[in-house]
Formats: sequence, structure tokens, C-alpha cells
Amino acid sequence: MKFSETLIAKLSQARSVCVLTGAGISAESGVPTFRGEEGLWKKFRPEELANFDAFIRNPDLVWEWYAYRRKLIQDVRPNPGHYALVEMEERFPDFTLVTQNVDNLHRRAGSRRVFELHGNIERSYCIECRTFVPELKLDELKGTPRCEKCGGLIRPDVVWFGELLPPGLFAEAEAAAMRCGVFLSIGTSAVVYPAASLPYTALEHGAYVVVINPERTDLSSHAQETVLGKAGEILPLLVHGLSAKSKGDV
Ligand code: BJW
Ligand code: ZN
Repeated sequence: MKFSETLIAKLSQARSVCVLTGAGISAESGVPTFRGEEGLWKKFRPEELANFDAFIRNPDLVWEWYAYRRKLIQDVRPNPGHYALVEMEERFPDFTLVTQNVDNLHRRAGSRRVFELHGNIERSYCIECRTFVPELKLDELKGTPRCEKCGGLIRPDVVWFGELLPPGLFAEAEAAAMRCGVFLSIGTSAVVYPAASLPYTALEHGAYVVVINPERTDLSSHAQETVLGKAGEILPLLVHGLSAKSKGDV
């Protein structure tokens, strides 16, 4: 077993569970992470492309990057880590899945209540009149798409550096972190704020905080437990351990 008896015990007693996911949970589906050796942004530095000024300076380049990622995401599937979280949602009466990912893989796996803090790459909107373009056709995309209503530039509906998170969403995520008994930080380097503050909020409110990641992160020295390993391997084991425990307890 890769995790402690304490974790299984805490989880089986918990009524309220909050999960924060990052790019690492989609890594086993074939979606590159942002940072680190295999990071997507070895070629593209986040600060250079994921901000509004970069978009205005060179919208074609930014769209090239997002079109490439959208295509990649359409061609991959959720992995056992995503599916294990669907099972957890069914198990706990109060379960909140907060994700920094824009890839839609949690929803495609079947998770119903997902707080997408950084938006969703499949949606787009006009920067002038704010009209949403829910299904922008990628095949037709040559250069930067323009708004059919006003001619303004269309941008991906994601949160770039220096931008506010969707109104109300972070407050809900924070409330979930405050009331949970167990908080799982999965597949995130936990360096981008305000999402990275959520596990600390949970800690301050007495939650049992667990990092699931092949590497230790900055959060590991504060969390109660770090489970070293891939989300797609650890999470199904965790759900299995929980089921075994509840059967044994009957
Ligand atoms: C596995 C695995 C496997 C691999 N299984 N695990 C100084 C201090 C504090 C804050 C700031 C500061 N200066 C500026 C800020 C604010 C800034 C910020 O936090 N910057 C820091 C980088 C310093 N934040 C913002 O600007 C946010 N807005 C904001 O604060 O608003 C208020 C404000 C308004 C006006 C002015 C100033 C402030 C917005 C942040 C938006 C982030 N957006 C992005 C892009 C989204 C769109 C897109 O996808 O293109 O979100 S950046 C990028 O990083 C993306 C991710 O969601 C986010 C987090 O990355 P994540 O998911 O953690 O990925 P990685 O790659 O870092 O980590 C992957 C992990 O997985 C690793 O640990 C691996 O080991 C692990 N792993 N395989 C499990 N199989
Ligand atoms: Zn418009």
C-alpha cells in the first residue's frame, strides 16, 4: 500500500471532502503538464503566452498554441485518476472537485460538480462585446477568429495571469476548503495563486491535507501526508481501500 492507514481512516470517517487537481492528473491521459522536465511550457513560457498583453501583441501565436492544445485534448481520454474521482463524488455527501485544468477531462469522465477555476479551453468569447462562442470550429481556424456580431477578437475562455478568477467560484472553493475534513491536492505544483492557497485554508481549518504527486511539492512540508506516485495509479487504489474498509466495517 502506498498510503497510510490514517488516510483511509480519515477518509472513511469524512463527510466533507475537497479535492484540488492540476495538470498532473491529466498527464497519464497524454496531456503535458506546464512546468518541470516534461512541461508543455518548456517551449512556451507561461508568462509569455498566458496573459492578455501577449494576446493583444500576437493573437495568432496565442491562438496557434490554444488550437494545438484543443486538438490534443480532443484526441485523448480521461484516465483512471479522473474516474476514481467520479466514484468519490458518489461516495461522499459533500464532495467538491476544484480543478485548475481547462481540459474538460473531469466532466468527460462523469464528474458532475466541477469548479473550473481557470476556465475551459473549449469555450471562447469576444473581448469587445463578451458574446460567447461555445463551439468554435477548430478546422476552420486560420489565424485569430473574429466575432460575428462586432468583429472583435475572440479569445479562449481561460484565466490568464493577472486576471480575476470567475466571479463567485473561488469563494465557493474556499468555503469547501474551510469545511472539509480531508483535502486532497492532486497533480499540481501548487505555485499559482489563488488556487494554491486552498490547501493552506483547509489546513488552517483543521483538515487532513494530503498531496498526491510523483514528486514532493512546496506544500508537502506543510501537509499531513504526501503520497508519492501517479494519480492514475494512487486514486483507484485509494477508492479500492475505502470500499474494502467500508465492507469490513459492516
Ligand atoms: C503528476 C503526474 C501524475 C506529473 N500524477 N501528478 C506573487 C505571489 C503570489 C501571487 C502572484 C505573485 N505574482 C503574481 C501573482 C499572481 C499570479 C500567480 O500566482 N503567479 C505565480 C506563478 C507567482 N496569479 C494570477 O495572476 C491569477 N489571478 C490573480 O491572482 O488575480 C488577482 C490579480 C488581478 C490583477 C493583478 C494581479 C492579481 C490567475 C492565475 C491564472 C493561471 N492560469 C494558467 C493558464 C490557464 C489557461 C491555460 O491552460 O492556458 O493556469 S497558468 C497554469 O498554471 C495553468 C494551470 O492551471 C496553473 C497551475 O499549474 P499546475 O496545474 O499546478 O501544473 P504544473 O505543471 O505546474 O504542475 C504539474 C504537477 O503534476 C507537478 O507537480 C508534477 O510533479 C505533477 N505530476 N505527472 C500526479 N501522473
Ligand atoms: Zn463581439
